[in-house]
Amino acid sequence: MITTITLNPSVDRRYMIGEFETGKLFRTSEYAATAGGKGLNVTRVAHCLEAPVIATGLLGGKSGGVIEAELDHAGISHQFLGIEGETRSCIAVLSQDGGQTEILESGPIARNEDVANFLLHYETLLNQTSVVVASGSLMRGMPVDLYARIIELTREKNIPFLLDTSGEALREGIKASPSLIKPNQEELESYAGKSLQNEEDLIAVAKELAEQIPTVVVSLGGEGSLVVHKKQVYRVHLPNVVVKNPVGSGDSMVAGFAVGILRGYDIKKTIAFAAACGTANAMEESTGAVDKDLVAGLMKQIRVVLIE
Ligand code: TA6
Repeated sequence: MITTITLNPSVDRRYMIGEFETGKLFRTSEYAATAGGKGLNVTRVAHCLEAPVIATGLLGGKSGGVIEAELDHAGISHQFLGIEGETRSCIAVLSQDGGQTEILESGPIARNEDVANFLLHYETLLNQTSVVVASGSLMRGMPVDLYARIIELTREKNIPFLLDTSGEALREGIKASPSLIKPNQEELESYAGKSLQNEEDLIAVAKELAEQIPTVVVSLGGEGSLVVHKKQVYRVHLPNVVVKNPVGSGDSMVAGFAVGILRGYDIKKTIAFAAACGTANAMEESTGAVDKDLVAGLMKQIRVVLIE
């Protein structure tokens, strides 16, 4: 079973706008809302891949109810804790030229008792868990080392832990040595505290992190990714595809890694599978969803090259 953690879920609202620019009024009939937040995108993709998955985290208010109803409708298992506040919304404005503008609400403020109750609940889920994925930002009010604490709890059970977050939550989470992290270039630059304008710089920082983290993935959007695994460096090249909505592609890639690990794929197959998931998501209009047959077909077009 894959257990996904979404500590700051979101109702993801996306709008297709022909030529978006600020300061103007736009009407559109092309819009949708999905249960989001990075961890829930991971959950949906794992479900699309027919992998056993259960989602947990904290939900509140009407938006929380909307998310649970969508998960029930999709037949996705979930066990979220209820909180007082209202689960947030995140907005993505997609324009025909491929532009993507996102507005991410900070979300509700978690209380100390919410965090304590979640940790107790999480420990009960570990008994049925083979792989854990924690993705996305922390709620305000959560301790910045919360992911580190959760990773420590998980390590006691020898369960692989994949972490995809950013900023100080990532910095603190890294200290607990998760099994895999997946920063994008911007998140890696923020961690390194400097600009990383070429692949040599990106690889150098990723290799430094790989001293304590078994698998470091640096996602580069449509340019592919870099993966450092057991001191070996892989460069992943993607096929040219028609991109409809890139939002959630990083989350889909993380889902691919989790499913590949669950299924016992070797590292190259896991990397190709994960990259195919990210690419398949970008080819869908919806956020955080893939066609498993398309993933299988894309795998044959992904190039995973050992460069060091
Ligand atoms: O990666 C895309 C996305 O999941 C959006 O759908 C939106 O929910 C956002 O990320 C949330 O990011 P955050 O880092 O705040 O958890």
